[in-house]
Amino acid sequence: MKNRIIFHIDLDAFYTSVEEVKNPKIKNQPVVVGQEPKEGKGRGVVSTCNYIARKYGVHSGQPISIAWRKLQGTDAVFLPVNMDLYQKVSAEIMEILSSYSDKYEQASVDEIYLDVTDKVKTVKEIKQLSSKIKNDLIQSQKLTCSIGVGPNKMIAKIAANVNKPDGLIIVKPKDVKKFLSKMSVRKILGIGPKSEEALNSIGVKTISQLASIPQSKLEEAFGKKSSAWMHLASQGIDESQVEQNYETKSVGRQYTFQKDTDKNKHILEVMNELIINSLENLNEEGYKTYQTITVKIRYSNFETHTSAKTLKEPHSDKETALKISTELLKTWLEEKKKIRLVGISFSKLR
Ligand code: TTP
Ligand code: MG
Repeated sequence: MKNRIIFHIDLDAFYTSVEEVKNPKIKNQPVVVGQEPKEGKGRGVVSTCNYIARKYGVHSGQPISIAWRKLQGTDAVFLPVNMDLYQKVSAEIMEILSSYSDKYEQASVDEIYLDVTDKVKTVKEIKQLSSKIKNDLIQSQKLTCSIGVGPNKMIAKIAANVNKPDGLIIVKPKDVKKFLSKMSVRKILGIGPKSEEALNSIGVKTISQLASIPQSKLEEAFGKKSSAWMHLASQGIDESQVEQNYETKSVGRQYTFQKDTDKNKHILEVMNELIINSLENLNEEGYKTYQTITVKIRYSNFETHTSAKTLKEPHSDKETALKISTELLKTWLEEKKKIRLVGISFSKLR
C-alpha cells in the first residue's frame, strides 16, 4: 500500500485563545477558563488555561479550587465557559481547514485530520502546506495551531502534541519506530490510566517495551482483542481511514451541584435543564435527531458511572430524553448516596 500523508491539526489552548482574541488585554496574564473559582471554594474544574497559567501547574480537568490556589498573588483571569462562542469559532475554523482536503475528519471542537496523500509529496511541500494552514488561521481568526504529520492518524496525533504551541512535527515512515520508542504507553489513544497501570505492573512503561513483550503475556492481561490492537499500535501501525463519521459525534452537558445532593427531585430538575440545553446545542450544530442517550453520575467520593441506551428509532424530543435518562439513572439514584455531578450526552446524531 502507498504510504499515506496525514495531518493532525490541534488549536493551541483553544478556549482561552478565543477569549484572548476577544479581549487582547488579558493575553499576557494567566487565563483560566472553567467553572467559577469562588475565591478557592468553587467545586468545578478547569476546562483549559493558557500557556502562562500552565507554567504555574494549572491544567485541564484540575479542580478549579487548586488552580485558584496555584495562581494566588498573580494577575490571573478566571473566565466562565462560553461554549456558544467556541462552537461558533470552531465551525468557522473547521470550514477553513476542511477545505484543504476532501478527506477530512473533525475529531473534536479544535482538532481535525486531513489526508493529503494526493496533495503533497516532499518534506518541503509538507512544510509549505503547513505554513499556509497556519497563516490562514492567523489571518482569519488570529489563532495558532500545532500540526503533526505522519503516515497514519495515530502518529499524526501524537506528533501534533510534541511541540505545542505553534508546533510542526513531521514523522517520516522510516522514523516511526524511533519516534515512538521512548514514549509512555499513555501516548497511545485508547490506553488510559487503568491500562497504563496494568501494563506497568507487567513491566511495560514505554511503547518500545510494549512492542517487544511476548503476545502471550499481553493476552493474559488484556485478552485477545485488546492485546492485538495494542501490539499493532506499539509498532506505529494504524490503518484507520480519515473519514467524517457523524455517528461518533455527540453533544451534551454536565453540571456540578453547589452542594452534593441526594434529592432525586432536584437531580431530575437539573437533568431536565441539561437536556433542554443539549438539544438546543444539537439543533445549533445542524442536527435534528439523536438515537443514543448516555447519562453520567458522580458521587461525592468521585466514583463515576455512565450508562447508555440506543433507541430503535431516531428521536428529537425532550420528553423521550427525560424518560430514558430517568430510567438510566434509576439504579444509581437508588443507592441513596450523595451526588456531586450529573451529565447527559446525545449521540448517533443526524
Ligand atoms: P485540547 O486540545 O485538549 O486543549 P487546548 O486546546 O486547550 O490546549 P492544547 O491543545 O494547546 O494543549 O482541548 C480543546 C478544548 O477542549 C480546550 O480548549 C477546552 C476543552 N477541554 C475541556 O473542556 N476539558 C478538558 O479536560 C480538556 C482536555 C479540554
Ligand atoms: Mg487544542
